[in-house]
Amino acid sequence: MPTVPPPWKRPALLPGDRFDAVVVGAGFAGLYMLHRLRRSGFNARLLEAGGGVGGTWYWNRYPGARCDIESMQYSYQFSEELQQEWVWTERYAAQPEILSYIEHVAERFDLKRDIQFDTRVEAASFDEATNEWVVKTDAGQSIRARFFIMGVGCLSSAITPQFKGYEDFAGPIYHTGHWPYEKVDFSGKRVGIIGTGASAVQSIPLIAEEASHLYVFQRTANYVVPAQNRKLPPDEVAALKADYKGFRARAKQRPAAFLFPFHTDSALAVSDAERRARFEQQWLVGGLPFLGAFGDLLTNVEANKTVTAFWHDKIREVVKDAKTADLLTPKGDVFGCKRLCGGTNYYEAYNRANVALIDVSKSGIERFTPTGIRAEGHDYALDAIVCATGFDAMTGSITRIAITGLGGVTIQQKWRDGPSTYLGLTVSGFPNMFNMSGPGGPSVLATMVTCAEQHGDWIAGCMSWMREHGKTRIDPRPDVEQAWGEEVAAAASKSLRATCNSWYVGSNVAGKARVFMPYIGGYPRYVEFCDAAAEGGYQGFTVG
Ligand code: N01
Repeated sequence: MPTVPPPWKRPALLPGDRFDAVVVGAGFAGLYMLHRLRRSGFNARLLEAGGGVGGTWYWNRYPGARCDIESMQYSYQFSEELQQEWVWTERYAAQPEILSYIEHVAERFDLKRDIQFDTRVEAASFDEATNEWVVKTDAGQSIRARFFIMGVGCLSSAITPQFKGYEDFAGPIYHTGHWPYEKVDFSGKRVGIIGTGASAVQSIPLIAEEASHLYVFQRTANYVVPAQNRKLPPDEVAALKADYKGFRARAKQRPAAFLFPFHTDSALAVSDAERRARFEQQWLVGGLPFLGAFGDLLTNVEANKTVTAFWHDKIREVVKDAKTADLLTPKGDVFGCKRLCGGTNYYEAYNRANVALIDVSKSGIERFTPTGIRAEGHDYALDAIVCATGFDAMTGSITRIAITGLGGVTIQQKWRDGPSTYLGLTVSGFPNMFNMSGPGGPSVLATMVTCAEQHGDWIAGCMSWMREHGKTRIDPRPDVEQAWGEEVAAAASKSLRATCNSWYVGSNVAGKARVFMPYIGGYPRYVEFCDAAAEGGYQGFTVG
């Protein structure tokens, strides 16, 4: 886990402290929320478990960590000065650059004076007598706030499976989502990495360059498209900045609030040669935009199947060993159902003499031993193990806080059969509580920073309206929450993304209810719903 000595003086919480709002999490969402609340004249305190700002980009320091949304879109737009002055150097920013950017924002807007770091929120309960939240921290502090706002992230509750013999392994075990602050040196080491999701895809090529041997334990092959990352030429940056506002406005019209070349025609309406040419073209664009090759890749099974053969050929063009190429080829999975991975030299890494792909799809990882991993009947001698095993996505960081709403009902009880929300932002029975980027919102399916600003504006708008009207409690009505759940489910039913095992549906966590959690109806439609809910005077809420 990263630990950073905080170089700034931290504001301490005092017993009996009362705030208009307590915000949890100093990632993109929480930081914007704090800034926005201040601008609206509210006093707020932000509590953060880590030793610094950054959220996802504070914790995910693994080699190769990089964003899969273009830098000039994965950044704040609330301040024209900020977006003009900051210069991104690469098409897809690496973790250190994103963290520097977030640090810059925190300094520029003087946010740290209202943030208490190294403080994990353990519990929050709604006091029905005063209409306040009582928030408790791991340091035993207890404070009160009218509003409780979570910006805890969608992919921040890391999962390490309960591997048999875990404690027996003599060497270090890392998780990509909790990477140490200090550089980990793998030189001359035999390293085993478990998982082939986005985190593994990014770190494998770099660990391979350093380690003496790298064993990749793969249960399921993933679709990996070259990110086609590159340096951003100054003239390209200047051209975009000349109309940054217009560019952002156009991006917000797109379903993912993200501009990229997108074709709307059907993959089935063109000849084989034309289709292949289009795939080749999008392959060169790289990364997530590959999904824009045709309009129906994620809605029509037959259209989706046309990608598979192309992918098989691409892997075979790069990976020299036929057996490895075959193992790396996804089998029977709907393309793009799991989040598409953007890689750099990922398939190429398997041509290295020091990299071995270990198929654990049959009987899995048997156990950790004092000297390594036993899998599929073989012992692999290792000096270090990396778990790139993912997250309890979307709900994990919320449900690990003991949140109690009206009548003593906990969020775990409320969400036993899957998360239910109104607009992703509010939960019936949990008045004055807001979720940023949580389940039921566009969340991971839209540019997170853009969503964070939209959520922050909506929440601050709601709080201001309550202040103006002398109200102290707002709670979404059960019927509107149910209707929103139906809208979320109806949108999901139109997409192939909801049809496979993935963290989108919670299938990677034992016992978790299987529900497609994000809202896939598109960012513009989502914003319309949010605006309508506010403009009508919050009629979907019980207000008191
Ligand atoms: O996690 P994952 P992640 N034995 O859940 C395997 C975002 N992200 O951290 O598929 C053996 O995708 C598991 O195997 P299987 C992005 O949204 C973005 O990589 O369940 N293997 C899988 O291969 C991404 O989608 C960026 O069979 C086990 C892997 O571990 C999300 O975060 C970068 C296992 C987990 O993959 C999560 O990505 C990084 C077991 N017991 C992350 N348990 C970018 O911006 C799990 N696995 C580019």
